[in-house]
Amino acid sequence: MSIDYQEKIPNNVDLSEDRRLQRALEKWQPGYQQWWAELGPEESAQMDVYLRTAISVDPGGWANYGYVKMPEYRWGIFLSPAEEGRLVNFGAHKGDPAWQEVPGEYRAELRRLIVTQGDTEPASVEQQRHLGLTCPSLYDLRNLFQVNVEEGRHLWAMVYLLHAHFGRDGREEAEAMLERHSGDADKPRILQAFNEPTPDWLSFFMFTFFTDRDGKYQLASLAESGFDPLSRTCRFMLTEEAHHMFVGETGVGRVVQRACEIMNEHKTEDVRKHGGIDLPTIQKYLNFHFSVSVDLFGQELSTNAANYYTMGLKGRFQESKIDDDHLLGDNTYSVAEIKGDAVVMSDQNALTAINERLRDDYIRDCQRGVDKWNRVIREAGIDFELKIPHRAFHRGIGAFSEIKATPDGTVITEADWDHRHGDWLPTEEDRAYVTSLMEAVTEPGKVAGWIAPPAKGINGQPREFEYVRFN
Ligand code: BYC
Repeated sequence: MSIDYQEKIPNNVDLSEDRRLQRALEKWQPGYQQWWAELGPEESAQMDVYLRTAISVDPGGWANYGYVKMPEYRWGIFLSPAEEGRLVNFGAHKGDPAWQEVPGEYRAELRRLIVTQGDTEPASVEQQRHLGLTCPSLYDLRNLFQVNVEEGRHLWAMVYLLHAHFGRDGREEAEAMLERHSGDADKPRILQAFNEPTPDWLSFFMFTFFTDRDGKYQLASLAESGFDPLSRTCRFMLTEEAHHMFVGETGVGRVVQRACEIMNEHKTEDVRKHGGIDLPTIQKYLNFHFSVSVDLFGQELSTNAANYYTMGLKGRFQESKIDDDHLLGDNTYSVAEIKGDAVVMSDQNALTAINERLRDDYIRDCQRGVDKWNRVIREAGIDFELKIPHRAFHRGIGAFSEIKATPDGTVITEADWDHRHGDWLPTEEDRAYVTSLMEAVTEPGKVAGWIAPPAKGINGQPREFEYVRFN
């Protein structure tokens, strides 16, 4: 499954065999490039960036590293290889051959899923566009840009599906992807987490840890889809997503490590005095990014999610590995809800609880990363534990959006919340402090004082490698 780089749009879908589709995508391409120039990474057009580019979609040998100017990055269309005889694995059509074309009766639902997924990709690039100006090192700058170009490619993936399978309204949706903008008052991005600013690098690392991880779980559920082209493109996107979460996990880990080093070196809790980010502030950022990211899974009980499942469009995480009937007619699933002032568990129909189940899978995965950060703190001999807040904390979507709760899940009054939320979420002052640390460090091998150096370089290169060349 090698990729044809001779084409104007690199691809492994035989685009040149379908002139109409090729022309439509070539028509969309300049708008994309213009969007990148206007809303992609600021002041980056002339930089040579040590990036990886997909050369094949086969497991193992797909990445090629070299210096690239980002506007010349070869964005294209890459699908994982087709699985011979693949079937719909769940829902009412279980056992039927997977669809190669959109099933007419589910067109609207499928388009909506693809549009929602696609909309997040350019949104994140927009959110992160100023960060390059304050990078803590060339290594981090390169990682930011790698994430950005891959999010751009993920937009291409969804735009391809819209163009190839949804005719005129698909083309209109593809245009609209470039018209909505993160945080825009009139035309915002679809999901709220993608309208929040990513103003500093701690936010960026938290975003790639928590919000990109929602991407992993949503893409994994879409990779189960009975609509085979969606499944195949999501499978390849997932291989790229892993690096984004690595950037988040190691990024936060290095900020934690630096805080611990300062505490031990100066025998103090006053990490800020020595130019680091203290653990309580890291906890507040964690609380914020976790809570806006769990909102991305939708309502706890959702007929939309039940319908997507029954239609065979969006499965559960690792659907084929789950040992049940994959129909879920009579199954139940335990869901947290509010009763009076208490959060209690109740058994609900497993079909309508699909969003909640995915959220549970996601929270377990987040915990694994947080455990690693806590190991850094423990090994430094410091008595502090980072904690994932309760799912009832600071919610904007679902049952818990109706109430106010502490990070440990105790329901409190509005007045209490107004009084205390600054203890749990970054205050203006916290944000101003973190912002004050954001100054670009661009000498090869040098790292800002608020973050520890990376454990190793990229692709076997040393840490002092010139990952980005300014021209
Ligand atoms: N914000 O039945 P419900 C990524 C709406 S991230 C605003 O629970 P559903 C990435 C909902 O639209 C992954 N509105 O909804 C990461 C519905 O409206 P209607 C992105 C929301 O559909 C980092 C109503 O509330 N991919 O890839 O079951 C960097 C009822 O809700 C929200 C996907 O999201 C919200 N958070 O669940 C780059 C996958 N939540 O029908 C990239 C595709 C709900 O009443 N999307 N609403 O008008 C989906 O599967 C679903 O749309 C959702 C929502 C899971 C998001």
